[in-house]
Amino acid sequence: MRLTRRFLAAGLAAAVAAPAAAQTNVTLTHALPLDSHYGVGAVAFKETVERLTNGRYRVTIQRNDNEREAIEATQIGTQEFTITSTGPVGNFIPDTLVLDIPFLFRDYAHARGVLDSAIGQDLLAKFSARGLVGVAWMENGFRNVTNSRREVAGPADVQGLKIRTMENPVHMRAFQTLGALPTPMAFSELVPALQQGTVDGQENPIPVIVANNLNQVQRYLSLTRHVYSPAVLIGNPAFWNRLNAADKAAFQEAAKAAVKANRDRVTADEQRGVTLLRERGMTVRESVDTAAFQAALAPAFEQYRRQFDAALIQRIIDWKPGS
Ligand code: EAX
Repeated sequence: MRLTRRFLAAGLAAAVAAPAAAQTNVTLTHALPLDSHYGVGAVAFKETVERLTNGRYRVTIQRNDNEREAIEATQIGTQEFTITSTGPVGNFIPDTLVLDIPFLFRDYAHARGVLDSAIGQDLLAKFSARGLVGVAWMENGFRNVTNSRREVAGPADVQGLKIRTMENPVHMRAFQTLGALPTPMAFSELVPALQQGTVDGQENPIPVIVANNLNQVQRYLSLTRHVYSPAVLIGNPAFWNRLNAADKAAFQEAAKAAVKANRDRVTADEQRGVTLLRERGMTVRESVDTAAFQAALAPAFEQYRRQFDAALIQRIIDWKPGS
């Protein structure tokens, strides 16, 4: 009996003395509500990290709808990750701006295939030279024009509209070429600008319009699908490079889970979003004159071909599954 008690006592003492497994807190931000295509990606990332590391890493998800600020915070290490559209990313890694060219991608399969191919992975590899880690391409979606002045069926209807754009020179040039008045601002400033009439309209994917109830401040939606907007999971290099091989593999698995959840939600939002926005009172024009938009943007395309690697643009356009 005494022997058992001694063993129990020794076991208890050892348990008390053993250091609890150290826990590292990790912060990830994104610009949208929790119930959104970024939010579900963030939750999938959090759950997978915590499961695969047995809770040694705890991920806190926070909202920051100023994406440029979030990228800067990730760069200096006041947070470890952010999910952001490529809107402001071109100010950090100019090579990524090629992805923001209007009408570059045919559809979601084309965009996802290119980003997951060597083309997309080569662009992610360019983040490290700018003090960031391009962990994985995620998705924002095909962008559509909304405004509160008139239905938009073709480029003539965009002329004279004050359109909020992201702080993205490729998008700004496109709307300038169409004769609109592009007004760049962070997403955090968008709704007040629409409410105060500082701008007439904006352009965003269906998932963003739905998640932020932009139907409350915009009357007309036109499915222009004028730009595919990638999103990207960005990491802090100091944190990333400190991870041992097993933990890095866990974070990479978590990134894959985030991408799947995010893209699945975009697909779902695209299927139900138009009906939902009509029910919420928006006037939705589903067919626009895409050929006329592309023709009107010809001068901008010329400029893009001079500004970017024309061969890369052609590789992206020509990309097919299995290529
Ligand atoms: O990333 O700023 C924008 O319009 C973005 O699409 C939004 O923040 C989601």
